[in-house]
Amino acid sequence: MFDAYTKVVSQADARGDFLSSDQLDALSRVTGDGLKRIDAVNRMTGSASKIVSDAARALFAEQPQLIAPGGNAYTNRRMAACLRDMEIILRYVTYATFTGDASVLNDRCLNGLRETYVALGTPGASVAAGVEKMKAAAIGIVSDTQGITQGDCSSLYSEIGSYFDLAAAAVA
Ligand code: PEB
Repeated sequence: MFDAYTKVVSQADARGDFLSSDQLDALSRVTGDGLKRIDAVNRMTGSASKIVSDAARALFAEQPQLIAPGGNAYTNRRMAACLRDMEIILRYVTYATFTGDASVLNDRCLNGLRETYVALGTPGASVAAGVEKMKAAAIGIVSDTQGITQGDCSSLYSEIGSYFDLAAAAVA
């Protein structure tokens, strides 16, 4: 598991190089945006259950076969597993956002997830659709301008979006 700093250090060390000025510039942007990053994580964490439940509701409205008898989220046990899976993925997205690096998400959550869903008979494309709905909900909450000092967070939004996209692509 890396963060934005250790990733760069590990790559430089593998080549036996000092850190380049481009790398230092990029890391200095990460540091400069550090408080925005923490605010974003704080908001996603505080609204996690809303992000998950709104996304799940939208997913089931769009794909009602999932909750119909025989569907992959039919019965309380499967519904609970589905909501739990969405919450796990969101939690790892918050970790990636916090560290500024996708490796924790890749290594501990997405690695082998597609194969797990294939083995379970859970439709990966539906999970991916749920993840994309969480992305919209999370970015909506993170970008709410109420009650926060305003600044340019566009690169942070696209970075957060890229973690959700990564998760969706890993299971689709
Ligand atoms: C991944 N999900 C399920 C299982 C596992 C995961 C390992 C099997 C064991 C269990 O049921 O608990 N676990 C999960 C995860 C990590 C992990 C992400 C990462 C670290 O450790 N059903 C739907 C939707 C979708 C869904 C499309 C969006 O209709 C999910 C939610 N996951 C779902 C369901 C099950 C499951 C298990 C329904 C239960 C499948 C079954 O037993 O039939």
